[in-house]
Amino acid sequence: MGKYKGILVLVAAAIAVAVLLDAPSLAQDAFMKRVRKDHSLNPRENGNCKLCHAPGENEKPNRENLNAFGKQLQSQEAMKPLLGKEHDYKFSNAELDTLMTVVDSIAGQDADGDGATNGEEIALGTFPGDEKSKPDEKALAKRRAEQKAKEGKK
Ligand SMILES: [Ca+2]
Repeated sequence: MGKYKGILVLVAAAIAVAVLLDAPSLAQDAFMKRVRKDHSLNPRENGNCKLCHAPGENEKPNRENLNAFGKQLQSQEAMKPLLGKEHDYKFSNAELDTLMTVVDSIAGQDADGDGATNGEEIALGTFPGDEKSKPDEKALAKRRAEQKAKEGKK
């Protein structure tokens, strides 16, 4: 009996792996990877799909569940050539450079209206498209003081 149980577990595991491998990975996964790399984001903080998406329970990130930041990003003119690609599309480095330029261009805006800019939230580990996720006041004040000092040196 124990032997059959073992086989059943193996079969179930094999099916689970097959299902996972079959799940289409989004072409836009490349966006996440690049932003994560360039901004040194932690996947356990804001370096994950919730940076741009607000997926419901049991829902994967997709075009329909963008959050306020994802929508703001998508609505920028320079993003147009990067939109509407199929899931197996491979973004070029030049396209990903464009993405980063657009991310930088809206760094001073506050997509979710929580009082911290997109750039501040990305830097401080919170979600720029979720007004319930916001850097704590101390961290925000520290970053603003640092940025001001940097500006002064220019
Ligand atoms: Ca914000």
